[in-house]
Amino acid sequence: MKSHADISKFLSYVLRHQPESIGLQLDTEGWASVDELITRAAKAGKHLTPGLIEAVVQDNDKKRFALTADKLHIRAVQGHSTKQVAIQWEEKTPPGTLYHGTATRFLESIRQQGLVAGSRHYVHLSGDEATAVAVGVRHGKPVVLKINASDMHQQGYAFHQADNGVWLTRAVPAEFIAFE
Ligand code: HQG
Repeated sequence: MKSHADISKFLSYVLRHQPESIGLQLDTEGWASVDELITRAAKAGKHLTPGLIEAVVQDNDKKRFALTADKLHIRAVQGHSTKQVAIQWEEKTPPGTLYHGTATRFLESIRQQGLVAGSRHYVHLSGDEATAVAVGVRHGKPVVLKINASDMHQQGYAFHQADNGVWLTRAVPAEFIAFE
């Protein structure tokens, strides 16, 4: 694990998805002890230091992680699937339109079911189209769906915004999605 990208992938894995893979405990807000993370990671052959972790948190292209002010605890700011975590998000009024990047091969299913969170806790939405294209291209030929967030919000659907700007909502029924 020499590169920051490798460390970021490892941290995403244990802080979002599989903390138990290294015996790590997260609290319900997603925080892990940095000391415990370092000890558990070392036993799994991943050698981290507080300085390396801090550098990865600071340089991360998508600001995926946060440290507490005392630098004793770390968490992923969004993207969780682990049941250890149930972040108590504040509700936030979304902009009128939000965007979701996906792959064309998922469109038929999305038309039928709307957007579902799958293994993650939330559907991830972006405030701008360019970010949505980058999210979609990870899955194949990208397509950007426009979400009528203002109507959803007016009808009582809750929205949240993670510290890195990603918008989260539990699911998006098809009636709020513009397929163009
Ligand atoms: C699709 C990255 C069929 C959905 C990104 C997506 C993001 C459906 C895929 C973050 C569906 C799930 C999340 C339905 C949704 N039928 N397919 N009914 N509803 N889908 O990776 O949004 O680099 O779990 O469109 O930047 O792609 O990890 O979600 O294509 O912010 O920090 O099911 O992950 O950030 O894929 O990406 P994902 P996502 P990081």
